[in-house]
Amino acid sequence: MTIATLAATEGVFRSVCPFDCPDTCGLHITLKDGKVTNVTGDPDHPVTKGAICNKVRQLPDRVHHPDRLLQPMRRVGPKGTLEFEPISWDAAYEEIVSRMKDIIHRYGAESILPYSFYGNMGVLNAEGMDRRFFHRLGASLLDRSICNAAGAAGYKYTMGGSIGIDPEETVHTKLFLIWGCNLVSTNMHQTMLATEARRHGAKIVHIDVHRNRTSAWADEFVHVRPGTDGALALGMMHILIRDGLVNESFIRENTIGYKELKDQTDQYPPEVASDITGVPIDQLESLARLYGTTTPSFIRIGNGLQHHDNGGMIVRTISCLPAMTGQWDQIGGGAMKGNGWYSRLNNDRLERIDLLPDPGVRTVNMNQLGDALLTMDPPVRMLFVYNSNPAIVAPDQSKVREGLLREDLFTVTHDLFLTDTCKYADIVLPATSHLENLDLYASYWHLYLQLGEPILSPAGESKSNFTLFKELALRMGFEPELFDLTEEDMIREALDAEFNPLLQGITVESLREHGWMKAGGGRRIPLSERIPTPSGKIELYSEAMLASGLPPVPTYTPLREETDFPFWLTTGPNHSYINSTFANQSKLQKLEKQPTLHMNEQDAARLGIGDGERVLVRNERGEAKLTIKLGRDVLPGVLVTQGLWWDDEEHGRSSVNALTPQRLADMGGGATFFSNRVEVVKL
Ligand SMILES: Nc1nc2c(c(=O)[nH]1)N[C@H]1C(S)=C(S)[C@@H](COP(=O)(O)OP(=O)(O)OC[C@H]3O[C@@H](n4cnc5c(=O)[nH]c(N)nc54)[C@H](O)[C@@H]3O)O[C@H]1N2
Ligand SMILES: Nc1nc2c(c(=O)[nH]1)N[C@H]1C(S)=C(S)[C@@H](COP(=O)(O)OP(=O)(O)OC[C@H]3O[C@@H](n4cnc5c(=O)[nH]c(N)nc54)[C@H](O)[C@@H]3O)O[C@H]1N2
Ligand code: SF4
Ligand SMILES: [Mo]
Repeated sequence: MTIATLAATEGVFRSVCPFDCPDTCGLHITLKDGKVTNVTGDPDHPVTKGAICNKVRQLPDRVHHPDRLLQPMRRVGPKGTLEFEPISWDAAYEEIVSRMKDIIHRYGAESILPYSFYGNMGVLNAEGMDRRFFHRLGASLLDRSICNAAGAAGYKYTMGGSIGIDPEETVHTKLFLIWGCNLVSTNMHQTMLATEARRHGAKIVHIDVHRNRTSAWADEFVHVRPGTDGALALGMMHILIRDGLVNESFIRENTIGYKELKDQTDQYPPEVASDITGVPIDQLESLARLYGTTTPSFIRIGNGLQHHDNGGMIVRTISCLPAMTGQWDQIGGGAMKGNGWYSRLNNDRLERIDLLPDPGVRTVNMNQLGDALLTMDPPVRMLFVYNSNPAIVAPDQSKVREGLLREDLFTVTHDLFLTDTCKYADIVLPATSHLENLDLYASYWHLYLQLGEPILSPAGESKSNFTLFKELALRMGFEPELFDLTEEDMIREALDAEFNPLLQGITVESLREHGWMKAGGGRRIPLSERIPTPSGKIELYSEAMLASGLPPVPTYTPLREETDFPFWLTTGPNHSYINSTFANQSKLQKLEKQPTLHMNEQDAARLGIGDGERVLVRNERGEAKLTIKLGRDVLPGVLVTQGLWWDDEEHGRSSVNALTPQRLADMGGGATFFSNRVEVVKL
């Protein structure tokens, strides 16, 4: 296929998927008359291999959606009522700049809070010009802890950083443990690699609280109770040690703390582990023996585990398993939770945290936005939201919305659509789609860096995050040498990262020429070069944890039962949306039908609830109306709902985050979206 030159208005263009998904696919975009008519996977991309998910096949509907925001707007009615009038960018900038200056003068820059996440994963638009702007301003810092913080912290204690195996190696794997990960929906190219391995005899085991699409695809399903995976891993280790299935020489050479870990596992004989997890003893025994006798084996650690109160420790515990059987030495052996370490960019240079006028400025945890808006002292006076939709995605939604309704809060939102968060804004700004601007993309799963070029002109008057924060900086009178840059200038700064030798040879030019470049150039990084723990070894015992007040060896702590409500509810993402992105597209809504609540038939019989019935799920924080799906997909006492739906008065939809707590997980300030106690009431 011929790739069109950038100046062309028709043809097939190379691009990158910008969404918060590990796969970061290479895309082929077909343009006709300046419109996107088709999106497919780049057949030459080494990981994408021509396949993309159904969500992004609907990208033309998103980019050319009739609801795209096309010009800035100002609120003219009460907050939340959607009464806006169009204004010019000049007027919008003038208002934002004068409010910022006034707030800084009266209350200090700290009372301004940026709120963003990875609605667009492009480096410049997610953590480039925006960060530099807010640092120079002196705004409160935001701890971007909503996604992988707890698990990343837990994994880091064991392995030293977000460093797993190169997923391309997993075609050689003989045993896959897909652990707390809904792979078929959330990382489809890992299923492609595992399917290839299966053709050569690999076995795939899914460990989850929910028998879902991934369980149907796997060869075996292990049904665990929520938040008990730490005990499952310790039980497996107990059996490995008991049966002499550990690799003593690997442990001696590459780990510290085996003795302490071994002592700990004494407390988890199969009866105990089975009792805690709900996994039958036979299955636990056979799982541990399979793990102990299969090489290479690979554990894909999902994000589901870390969204529990004890999530950091769960990931920490599971990440000790591959060392026990010496997997890290094997091609296709080990684990993967995140792989950000390989393509580390020069973020210091990009974000310029050194520009902070007061390095002691406060940090706000994004999982506690509700409290930040309602109780923080000195109060947040201005909130600037981009790349995120906190009215839907942030926990404890009632508090978030109460905060957003504050009359004395000045809120600016920048998005492609009038999201539920924009409803509360004073100024709404239109954002470009990623097809309308240049950016650099790095995956947190595979090892390729990619360049996404602008192939469409901006819709209406929309501007990219990069342009918005650059222009705001210049209007604030900030130094042109820091802000009056082109996107290419900044990409060069990001790639200029001497501390990361794996980026050698990766330049704007080489990315343009090849489309993508692999960190490390395809060389397999020896284990000794990728354990940046304090000891340089895999830490089964961690002094750093002890110093932080955490148990230094893997430890199982039961989930906290905050109330007497009878059910555990987990509230994960669904197949057709990405967080709340795509939830406003009718084709994808139709596929998801409605927000569903999976309930065990025993519980339903006891409560007299029938399949398809609408129920009210509630706890001390709020309520959500959901439609019952009965079966044995969840264990008794457990409920699962999927998807972050937009507000919908007509169907009585509201995001399940009305139920979730602002409580932080055990590590990294992570979110606890999955540790909810709730009750279910017939409507
Ligand atoms: N289709 C789609 N893809 C996505 C996203 C999306 O919204 N939709 N979101 C993207 C983002 S931002 C992320 S972070 C990832 C998330 O994708 P994943 O890493 O797959 O994480 P989750 O889907 O949050 O949860 C994974 C699984 O954990 C299970 N789970 C919950 N609690 C427990 C537990 O205590 N033990 C065990 N063993 N399992 C448990 C859930 O049932 C779920 O099947 O996906 C990315 N990709
Ligand atoms: N209950 C529950 N809550 C969850 C989760 C869960 O599993 N359960 N998952 C959590 C996780 S893992 C994550 S990562 C978060 C995700 O939370 P968010 O990062 O808020 O993700 P989205 O809902 O996709 O919202 C991203 C927004 O960015 C906008 N956007 C896209 N591109 C651009 C751009 O270039 N510029 C600007 N200005 N805006 C843009 C999109 O239109 C969209 O409205 O949600 C968390 N919330
Ligand atoms: S959402 Fe994920 S799987 Fe779908 S095209 Fe984008 S990167 Fe690929
Ligand atoms: Mo996430």
